[in-house]
Amino acid sequence: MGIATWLPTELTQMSHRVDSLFYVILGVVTFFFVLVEILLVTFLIKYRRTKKNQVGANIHGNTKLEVIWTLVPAVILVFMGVMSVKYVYAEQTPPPKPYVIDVTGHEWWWEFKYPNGVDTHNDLRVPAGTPVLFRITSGDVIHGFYIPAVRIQQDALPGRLTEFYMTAETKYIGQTFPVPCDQFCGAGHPDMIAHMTVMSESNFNNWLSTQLKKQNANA
Ligand SMILES: [Cu+2]
Repeated sequence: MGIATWLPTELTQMSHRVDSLFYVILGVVTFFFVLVEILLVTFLIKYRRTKKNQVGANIHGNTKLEVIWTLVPAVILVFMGVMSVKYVYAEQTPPPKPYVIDVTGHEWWWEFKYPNGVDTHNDLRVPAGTPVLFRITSGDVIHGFYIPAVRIQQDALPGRLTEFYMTAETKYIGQTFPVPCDQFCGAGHPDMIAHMTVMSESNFNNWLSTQLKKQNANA
């Protein structure tokens, strides 16, 4: 969206907030980077040696300046840290009764289990406008469950559950987003990519019951 076209789609409100924080942080670090480089080059030229055997000024610190250049960055870093941690907790605190999808990483594919028993491979479908909680684990080694459009990833760990939730915005109904593994997990890692399709609530329910029938017919 807007200036964010070089970033993946902002699928959720949270993606939008994460991007906004990203731009604030990018702005702050760009400002200080440019400031420091300008001062560096200016001082290099201004205070360069002009006479042979020139001796520089003997300076013994400046308490006021040192307090300022310690406190200002500290305050900025604490702000960035607090905001980042706030978002991480928010993405792990779903509203009551979210729709739960169990995610299991395998070498080298993703398995998704829906509450009615439907089980898909690399084919993730979610209803738009509904909070969806992913409960993530692994059947073998460590994988990384990552949805760039949601701006979050959680490791998929054998014997442990991790989770996050998201609510896809309804304007993305019909669109498909990549869900790569982002922890190196062996030879097949580069090909370990699932796809997440955002569906309307009714299409999603139809798809679920059709899948269930197919699955039962094959069993
Ligand atoms: Cu992997």
